[in-house]
Amino acid sequence: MSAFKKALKLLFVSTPVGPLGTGLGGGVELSLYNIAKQLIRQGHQLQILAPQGSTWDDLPIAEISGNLQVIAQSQERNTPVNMPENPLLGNMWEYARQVQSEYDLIVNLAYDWLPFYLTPFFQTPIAHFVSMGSLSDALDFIIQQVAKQFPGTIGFYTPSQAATFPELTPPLYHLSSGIDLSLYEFCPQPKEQLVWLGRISPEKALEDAIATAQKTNLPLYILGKMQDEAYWEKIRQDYPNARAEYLGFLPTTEMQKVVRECKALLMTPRWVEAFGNVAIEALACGVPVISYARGGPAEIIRDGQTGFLVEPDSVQGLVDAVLSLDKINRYTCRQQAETEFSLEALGLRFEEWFLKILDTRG
Ligand code: HBI
Repeated sequence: MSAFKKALKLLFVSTPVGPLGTGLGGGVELSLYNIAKQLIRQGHQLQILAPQGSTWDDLPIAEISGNLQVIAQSQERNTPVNMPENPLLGNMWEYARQVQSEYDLIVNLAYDWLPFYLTPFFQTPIAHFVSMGSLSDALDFIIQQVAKQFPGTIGFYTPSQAATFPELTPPLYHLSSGIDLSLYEFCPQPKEQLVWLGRISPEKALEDAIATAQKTNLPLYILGKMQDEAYWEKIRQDYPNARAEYLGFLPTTEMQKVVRECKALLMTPRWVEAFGNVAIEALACGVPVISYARGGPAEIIRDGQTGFLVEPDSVQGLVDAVLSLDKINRYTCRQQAETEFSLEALGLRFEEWFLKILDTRG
C-alpha cells in the first residue's frame, strides 16, 4: 500500500447462483477470487458474502443461507424478475444492509435486479461489476437508472460487453480481467489434441468444438462445470463417434496440466461472452486461442499472433484455424498474458475504480 492510498474496507457480495469454488458461478467466481486476493495483497481489508458451502483458500468469507437464484441466461429477455422463498440474494443484501457502516464500499458481483434496485436505499456506496452481456429488459432498465443516479459506479469486463446494453450514462469502467500467472506453466511442445473450457451450457456451443475436433481428426478434452445435463446428452447423441473426453470441473492447477499440453483452446461462444477468463488461462500456458470473433475473446486474442479470430458460428473457420496453428509462436501467447493479464494490473484497475467512486462521493 503506497503512502498516498488509504486502506479501503471493502464488502464483496458474490453471485447467488452457486457456492464459490463449485464452478456454478462461472467466470465471475475466478474473477472474484483473483480480485480479492490481489486487493488484500495491496493492503485493503475485505469481507466476502457468499452462498452457504462456499470455500476458497483463506479468503474471508461469511456464508449466507437461502435458496439460489435462477441463472439469468436460462430466462427470456422479458421474464419478470423472480425471487424464490427464503432468497439467498435477499438474505445476502439484508446482511450487507446491517453491516454497511463498517465498510467504505460495497462491491456487487451479482447479475441480478435486486442489488441495483437497493442501491439508493444504502448509505454506503455500491460498485456494481456487471459480469455478462445484456440478457434481460428488467436488468437493462435498472442498470440504466443506477448509471444515471450514481455515475461511475458501473463496471464491465470489456467495451464490447458494455456495448450490448442500451445507452448508459458515462463514465463506464472496463476492468478487463487477470489471473495468477504463477499457477500456469508454459508448455513449448504440445500433444496432438485440442481443449474446450467452460460451463457446459447451450450459450457456449460446445457442439461446434466437437464438430471441429471430428473434422480435424484430433481428440478434444472438455473441462468445466456440467451446468445442463440434457444439453450434454444431446451432444453425445449427435456426435456418437467424437473423440471427446469430459474431465469434469478441475481446480486450476489440475486444469492447466491438461490445457498446457494442447495445440489450442477452442472458444465457441454463441452469445457475447463478457470476457472469457479461459482465454487468458490458455494464453498463460502458451496455448493459442481459436475463437469466434465476438465479445470478450475478440478483445483478448491478437489474431494471427496469439490465436485466431474466426467468423462467428463457422465451424469451417475453426477448422481452417486449427490447420494454421503452426504459424503461432506459443511463447508469444505466454508473453501476452504476462503483459496484459497479470494480477497486479487487475488489482490496480479495481483499486483505481473504487477510489474514483469514493472521490466522487467526497
Ligand atoms: N445468473 N441470476 C444470475 N445471477 C448471477 O450472478 C449470475 C447468473 N448467471 C451466470 C453468472 N452469474 C456467472 O456465471 C457469470 O456472471 C459469469
